Amino acid sequence: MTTPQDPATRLHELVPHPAQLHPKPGTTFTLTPETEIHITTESARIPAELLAEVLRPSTGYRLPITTEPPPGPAAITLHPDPARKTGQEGYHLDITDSEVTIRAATTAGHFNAVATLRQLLPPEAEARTEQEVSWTIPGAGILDHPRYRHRGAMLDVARHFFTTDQVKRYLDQIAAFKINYFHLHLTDDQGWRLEIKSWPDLTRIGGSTEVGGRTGDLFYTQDEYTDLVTYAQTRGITLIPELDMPGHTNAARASYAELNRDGQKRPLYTGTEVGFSSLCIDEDVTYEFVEDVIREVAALTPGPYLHIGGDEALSTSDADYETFMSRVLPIVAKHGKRVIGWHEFIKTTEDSAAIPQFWNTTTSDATVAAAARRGSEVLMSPANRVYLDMKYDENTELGLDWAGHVEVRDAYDWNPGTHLAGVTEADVRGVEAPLWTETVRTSAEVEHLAFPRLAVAAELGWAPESAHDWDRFKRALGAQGPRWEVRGVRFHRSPQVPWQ
Ligand code: TNX
Repeated sequence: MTTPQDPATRLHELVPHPAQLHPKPGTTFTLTPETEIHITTESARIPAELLAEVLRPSTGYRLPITTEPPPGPAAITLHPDPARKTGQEGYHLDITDSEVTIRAATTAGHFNAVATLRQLLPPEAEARTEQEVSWTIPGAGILDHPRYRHRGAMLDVARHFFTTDQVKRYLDQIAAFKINYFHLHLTDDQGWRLEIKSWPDLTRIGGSTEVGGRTGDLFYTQDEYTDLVTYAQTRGITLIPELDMPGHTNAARASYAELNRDGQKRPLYTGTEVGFSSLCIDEDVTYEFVEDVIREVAALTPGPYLHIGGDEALSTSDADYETFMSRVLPIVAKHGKRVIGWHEFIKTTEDSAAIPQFWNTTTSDATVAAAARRGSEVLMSPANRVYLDMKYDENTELGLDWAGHVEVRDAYDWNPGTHLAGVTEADVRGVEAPLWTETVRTSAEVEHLAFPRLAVAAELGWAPESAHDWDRFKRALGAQGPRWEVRGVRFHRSPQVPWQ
């Protein structure tokens, strides 16, 4: 696959690029069968276990996790950082000939350090079977922290359903790039994908089909959802559930007659049009339904956020949309969650805790700018830059093109901190890359659209602005190719990137 490389080149191929990098030329640390992973703080235990889980199959080494100091110095040690010099999510990584030392103030910081350390090992480290490789790590001091607090990925499991195993596979892939939020688009016209005990037909009926008409139990039980939440947590990722309303609700209306003004269930929908459904804004049963759902989902979700959708409510009048949000946003708060929504919803509230997720292709939006002025944090997902379902070019078979073609360089060449008029660097909460799945059915298809662009979004969300340089970045991205190959990830071999 590749000729043996000077390990020091890997320092310049990290994605995302670290805040501060100090190579130690001529210095290398090498993993041996005796290497231990030593933790001096319990907050590093799960990140340490993740590191061991990745490296045990490929190295064949035991890599025990120890809390007693190892007899020799040949260890990777994860320490606390009581002075919190590295900040909320940052870490300090020091690699010498004799040891690897990580310091971080939080579990998140330790996860981020582990992601960096993985990329400093040869690509074969990611293999699931034993490899004959020298497990060399280049000497360096790295002091790192993110540009933005939110680096997200979204998967639409409503248009096409993805099993928990498929979602876990994606979680593994995104965690490698320091993604810390995973947004699960759970409901839409074509499907309702999460069991709600108080409204069981949502999944019995609404979860029985998808785009294209496949049928089955196409939903997660509450236990399966909890399993996903936990799986994400053990990779440093907070799950954000989305319940899309008042539009995008045909699956709910197909499940319950009382959610329709005429008392007639809607037919299940397996096409890909948007904007044709709306909950009934002036019926009390609508809000009983919404509160039951929010109560159950909030109780199942340890993370602080709940995404309320709110996009493309083209069959809801502006006045009705206002009324709906003015009743529903307090329900989200009552159940202890902070609301995120597609940016349209922000015109209905003055609450500066509400987070608009900007998805349009414009570079100005008066209501989003006004929200930023009031103190709202803005999550950036401009469709012409980070929608992973846009085609790369005219030859891409999968995907859509309503926001244009998005080749890798288009995904890279924008600045989240200046993209939207009136939304400054300090107003930006972060970057999320959504993957809508009207045309996407398998993990191979997810991966073809997501990679490399998800890694590009991760770069924009983490790397310091001063590191923005296409000629540098394209080479770092090219170095991810062998890592994806080892993992069987079917990435798009963009002609813009010098793949290794
Ligand atoms: C728009 S952008 C949508 C989704 C579609 C997507 C396809 C947004 C918040 N909604 O309903 O799946 O375009 O790219």
